[in-house]
Amino acid sequence: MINQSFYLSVLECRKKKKKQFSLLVDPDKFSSGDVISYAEDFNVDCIMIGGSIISSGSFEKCLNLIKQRTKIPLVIFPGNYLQISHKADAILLLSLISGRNAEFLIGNHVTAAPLLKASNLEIVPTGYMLIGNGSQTSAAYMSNTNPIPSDKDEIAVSTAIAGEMLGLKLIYLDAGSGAESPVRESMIKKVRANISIPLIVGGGINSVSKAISACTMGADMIVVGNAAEKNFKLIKQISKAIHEL
Ligand code: 1GP
Repeated sequence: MINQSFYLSVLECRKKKKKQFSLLVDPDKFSSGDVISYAEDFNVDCIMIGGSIISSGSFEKCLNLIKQRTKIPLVIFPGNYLQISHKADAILLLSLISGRNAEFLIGNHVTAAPLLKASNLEIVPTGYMLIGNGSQTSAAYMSNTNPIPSDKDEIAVSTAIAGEMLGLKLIYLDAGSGAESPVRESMIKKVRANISIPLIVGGGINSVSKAISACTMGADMIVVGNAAEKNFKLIKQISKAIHEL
């Protein structure tokens, strides 16, 4: 039986207009399991795990630790096809639709397909869109793709529409890990208005006000990594704020 509980819960929350908060754990930046205890205590909806580069062994180690500490759904947000583990609950099968690198549109998926099929992982086909703000991000460099310029709303809208038409189940707008500024409000709003599948927004969300703004513009789920790792208290603050919207 195909497991679909993560995606169904995202759809359910979207239907009820409940916003979701995902904590992104990069195994190489993971300082202590305390961040997971915070996530557990303050109603984080989902934990994502992944990174552009992960040192040998730290992915599985970190994944095991998270699984020991919490029952929050653990979703792989893979930097590449090496980041697959049957111990997670789900994986975002990212197709990098903002770019034109065949490896990240379909190549890595072909490589990983037999392994994914043999696993119990819930597979969530996701249209992944990198949004640029001038400085190059790790994701853009590692994927050898150009992000969509942050002021080109119409390109982002067309890309997201195409992703939905191709049958992708989620759209993820990402300004990149540690981005100086998150995806602009107008882009989130216009993409939201033009697709009906759930919308995830991440990259550079480092304050409660940025989290609220992304959600009110139409994100169904926001993803926070760097800022939460630097300041655990932000997890409580953002979680409270967006769950009250
Ligand atoms: C990056 O969207 C994620 O892919 C999270 O970014 O680390 O900047 O929160 P931050």
